[in-house]
Amino acid sequence: MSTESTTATELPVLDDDPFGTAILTDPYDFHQRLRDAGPVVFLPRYEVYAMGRHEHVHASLVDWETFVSSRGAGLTDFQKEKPWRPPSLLLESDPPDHTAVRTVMGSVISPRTVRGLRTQFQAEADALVDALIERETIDAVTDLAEVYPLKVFPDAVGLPADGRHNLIPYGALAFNAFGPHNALLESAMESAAAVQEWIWSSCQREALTDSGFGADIWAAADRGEVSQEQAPLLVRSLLSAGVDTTVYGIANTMYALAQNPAEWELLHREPNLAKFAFDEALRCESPVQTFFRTSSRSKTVGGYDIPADAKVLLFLGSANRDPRKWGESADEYRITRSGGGHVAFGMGVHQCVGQPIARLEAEIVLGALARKVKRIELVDPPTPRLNNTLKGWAAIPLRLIAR
Ligand code: HEM
Ligand code: OVM
Repeated sequence: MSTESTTATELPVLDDDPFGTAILTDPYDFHQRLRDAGPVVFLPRYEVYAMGRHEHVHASLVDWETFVSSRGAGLTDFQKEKPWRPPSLLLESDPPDHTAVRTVMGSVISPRTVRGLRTQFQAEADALVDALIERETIDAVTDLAEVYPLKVFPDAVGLPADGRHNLIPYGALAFNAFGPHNALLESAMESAAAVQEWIWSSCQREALTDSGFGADIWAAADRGEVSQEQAPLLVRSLLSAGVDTTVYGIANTMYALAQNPAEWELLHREPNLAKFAFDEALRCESPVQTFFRTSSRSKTVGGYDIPADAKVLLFLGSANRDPRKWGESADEYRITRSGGGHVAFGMGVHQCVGQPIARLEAEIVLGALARKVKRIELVDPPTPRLNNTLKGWAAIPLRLIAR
């Protein structure tokens, strides 16, 4: 009868399925409802706690002692269910285990090692852009955003030429596997056995060329910095997270620029803004939309209690468009915005270790395009590509207008 006992501090509940087709296709209305419902919201559909505001997503990413990764960065709690593959030593671990391997990976992918890739990355970008501007129309996904990373990244790792077509399906599988067992994951699993075998064999010392990030990881194993058993798993991290993310990142930047001709004009006049064009696209068109944590203990967030042993879904893509953080223009793509503080690469101890590579790829290929192309026009509406974790496009048909 009386509603007096239903206190204001009762946890808000949303019945939506954030991994259903509708929200994966267009999550932004849901994000707003999620943020406005409160700092923490319960999603009964998956029995998980969710956060969509920048302040609380950021704070939870930093609090690795409460919101642990060792029980999985997806919906599955590794303490209750078997993971689909042996856990990542980086993504799916906590300090102190995480610390040593992270240090090794951080010296394999360092500002110095990545600087050494610049000449090669530039040559590949110039050649690709020269070929693309000869054409009437291109697909910014399959002709650009996939082609470029699929050449320069495996070269930098030291993979042989054969079998590279497995990288994108493997990434799609790994990112779908953070979500529920829905149709997307089912279909990614269908042809996965051969893909997984190729990936694992490519992680072995014999499969890798004697220079590159792969060889550098094995050299660290020879120096005893990681074990011989850990080395292939670290290479696997590169092959899991290193391709699809940059494909989506570059494609999403092209999408944002196509939707905002004034921003392309700015970029064409000043191609050195390419790095900012990429960063701003990561903010408002975040390739990695979500990650999970598991609560190791109870914790009050924004006045709401999260119990121990709960799965917690962090909406990076929502935090990156939270008007409480970014103001009323949060949804707008503005390459001159001071965009520091986005969580598209995560935050805290797990913050993306591959960032220097992702940024170099994007800065170089987008800069090369910006120099030579005056204007870009969408010739047809883009086709979404659905994934339980990644948001992006299967096709972005574009006309490139050079000079
Ligand atoms: C971690 C996003 C490119 C390898 C992360 C995390 C995010 C992310 C959000 C944090 C995960 C968490 O907190 O649980 C992205 C985006 C990229 C990108 C948006 C491109 C635009 C790359 C590349 C590589 C890579 C190119 C490999 C060279 C990794 C690895 C981790 C990671 C190994 C785990 C780090 C750890 O747990 O210590 N990435 N990433 N990423 N990323 Fe990236
Ligand atoms: C990994 C990893 C790291 C980040 C993202 C990711 C598939 C995987 O270490 O395997 O997604």
